[in-house]
Amino acid sequence: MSDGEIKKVDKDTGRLTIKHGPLENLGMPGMTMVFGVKDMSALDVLKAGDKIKFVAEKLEGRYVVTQLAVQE
Ligand SMILES: [Cu+2]
Repeated sequence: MSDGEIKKVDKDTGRLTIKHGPLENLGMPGMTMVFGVKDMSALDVLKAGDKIKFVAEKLEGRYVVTQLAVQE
């Protein structure tokens, strides 16, 4: 899993803005960007500032968070 910090939760569009470290499975360096989410219920428990561990995959041309855990 990769490290990230939630910057914005958009329940209307089902998207998360995440400041992330390197995503090795996607060959992506650290940056801040918008992701879709596989499990929309995650949007109800996340808030800006949360530190997370997550996995993102490229599905049908868009980046989607497929696994996510909030760090205590
Ligand atoms: Cu990125």
